Amino acid sequence: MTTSVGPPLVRDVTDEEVAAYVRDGWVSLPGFVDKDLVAEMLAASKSLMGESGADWELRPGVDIDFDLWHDRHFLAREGIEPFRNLAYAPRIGHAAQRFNQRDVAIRHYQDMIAVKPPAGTTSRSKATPFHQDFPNRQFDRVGNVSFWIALEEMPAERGTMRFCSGSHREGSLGHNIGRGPDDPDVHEVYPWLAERCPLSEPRDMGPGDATAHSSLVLHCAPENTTDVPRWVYISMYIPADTLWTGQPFSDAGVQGELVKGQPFDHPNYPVIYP
Ligand SMILES: O=C(O)CCC(=O)C(=O)O
Repeated sequence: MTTSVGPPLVRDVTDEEVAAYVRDGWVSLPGFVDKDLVAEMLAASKSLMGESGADWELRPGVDIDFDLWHDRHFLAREGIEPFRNLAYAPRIGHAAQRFNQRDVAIRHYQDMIAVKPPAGTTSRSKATPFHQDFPNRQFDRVGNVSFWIALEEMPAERGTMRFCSGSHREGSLGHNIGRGPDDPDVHEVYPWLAERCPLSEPRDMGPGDATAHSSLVLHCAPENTTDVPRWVYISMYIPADTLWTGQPFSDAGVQGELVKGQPFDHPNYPVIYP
């Protein structure tokens, strides 16, 4: 039997990166994913969604139907490589566990390709508004970590994420996504927010660079003002002791197979670490 001696798919996170995540609720992870793997992920993404990302026919009830990006969900659980390999890599689970600072196993929750086209070119090219993930989720506890991975060269103006550092300590700030144009911005609702939780600077990223963020940190992404699409892969994790609150959620197919008040014990949410 031969043993693979290829490069690791993702690198370990450092103590400094863990400290930054705990302090700010997010962290930048330069060179997180192996460059060759990222090139394969980009090629696979384009073969699924077309060169522009707009060729993918949204699957109702599966992919997210909104105006922020062209969405292709659940690659890992559908066995699509190389996404599955990366999403289920124990080392990425170890990183999520370190960010959470609890000795609890980590499940994969969901993943997606998020293609933000140049602003105004399709109906799915809006800026991602300020929001926390937590108020939109069906989890009874914190600890949901998202890795946002740039699949190619990405100047900030292509729509890389920005974060209100420290906002994960402010609790749940409301359901701020999918609201109407007349609804107040979260900064109007909480006038102290900008001073207490400064917005991170625009960030240029390269292929394989990532950010990781807590579901409680407020974040956004501007419109893509370049003339090529933004190709990003997002993979999310939860502590294995997270319980389902019973709140309906977008992964419609599995809800009959989960029990309210019990963990997400289901093949769609495999424990990947340890
Ligand atoms: O990619 C984006 O525009 C936003 C992504 C996001 O909100 C998230 O990963 O939680």
